[in-house]
Amino acid sequence: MGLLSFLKEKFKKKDKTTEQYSKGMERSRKNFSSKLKNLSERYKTVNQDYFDELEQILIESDVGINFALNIIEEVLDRSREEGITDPQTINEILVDRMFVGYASKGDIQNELSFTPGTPTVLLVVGVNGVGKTTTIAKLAYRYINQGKKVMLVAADTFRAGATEQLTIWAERLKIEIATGKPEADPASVAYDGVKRAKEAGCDLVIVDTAGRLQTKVNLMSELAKIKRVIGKEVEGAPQDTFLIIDATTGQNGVIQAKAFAEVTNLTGVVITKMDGTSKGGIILAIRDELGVPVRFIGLGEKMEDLQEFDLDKYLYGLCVEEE
Ligand SMILES: Nc1nc2c(ncn2[C@@H]2O[C@H](COP(=O)(O)OP(=O)(O)O)[C@@H](O)[C@H]2O)c(=O)[nH]1
Ligand SMILES: [Mg+2]
Repeated sequence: MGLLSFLKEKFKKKDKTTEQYSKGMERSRKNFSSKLKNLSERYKTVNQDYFDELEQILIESDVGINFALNIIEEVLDRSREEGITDPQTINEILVDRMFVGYASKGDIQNELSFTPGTPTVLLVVGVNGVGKTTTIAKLAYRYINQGKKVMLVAADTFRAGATEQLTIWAERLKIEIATGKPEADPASVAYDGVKRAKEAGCDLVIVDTAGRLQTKVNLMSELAKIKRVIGKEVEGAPQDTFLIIDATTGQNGVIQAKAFAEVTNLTGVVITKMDGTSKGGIILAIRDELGVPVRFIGLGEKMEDLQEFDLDKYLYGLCVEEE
């Protein structure tokens, strides 16, 4: 049985999170799976034109050129080896290969790790407008619900309003926030915040950063400094650095990801605004080109609209048409 049939069976009765994936990925699904279906209906048997069109569909869903070319080659090889000419079966193999393409890049461990007595420090980076602040609030909400004591640190002292925005979320979530004066050194704000969180016995500290990309050298030294001072206060911290990417920016998001990966050691990516794009393939592109796992995805603007990334649910959301 191919993955596609497996997913249909697995999610026959949808739970709440699968429901959210399905709903949030509706636009991507309409774009991708209906094109696949349409293609398989137009051809009786596959030929070179079929594969060309298939490749085009992949590229249009933003999986990245490399990924698309590799996958098509794999599918083509298998179709030749096994003499498969049925379009439907070819599409099944395609989805199988998409799964393997993601999964083969390494372990999948989404949730943050916690060690009793030591706060987990999560550094959040990303350019303006991608949904950084919202994602921080969503992550805080998630871990508060898991019984963790969470604190926020507003180390984006560069952008006017960034601190205020995060403060509003902290009030809404009823948690502590550490802030600094406008234009204060982000590293000193981060240091003070992490120190305070440690003293308060927090389990999780989420640090918002300015993440300006204008000059890589500055960004690199700023992030390195923040990491250094945090590490002085809590050994091994920051344990995680998440890059936030806006799915609606398409291949531009992949370019951002590459730039950030060059200046700092990313342990995860969060893709936001999946609900606002028809090109949900960006997750495969990011994984393919950076190897970094996508750990959470944003499927809406509300606090609850953050889901742990799940490859099955994602591919279900992208590929399986609603009955
Ligand atoms: N639809 C949708 N909107 C989102 C999502 N995440 C963030 N946003 C919206 O994107 C806009 C920018 O978010 P913000 O957190 O301020 O971005 P920041 O500048 O990176 O901190 C806001 O209007 C958010 O409500 C998401 O997953 N889905
Ligand atoms: Mg912000």
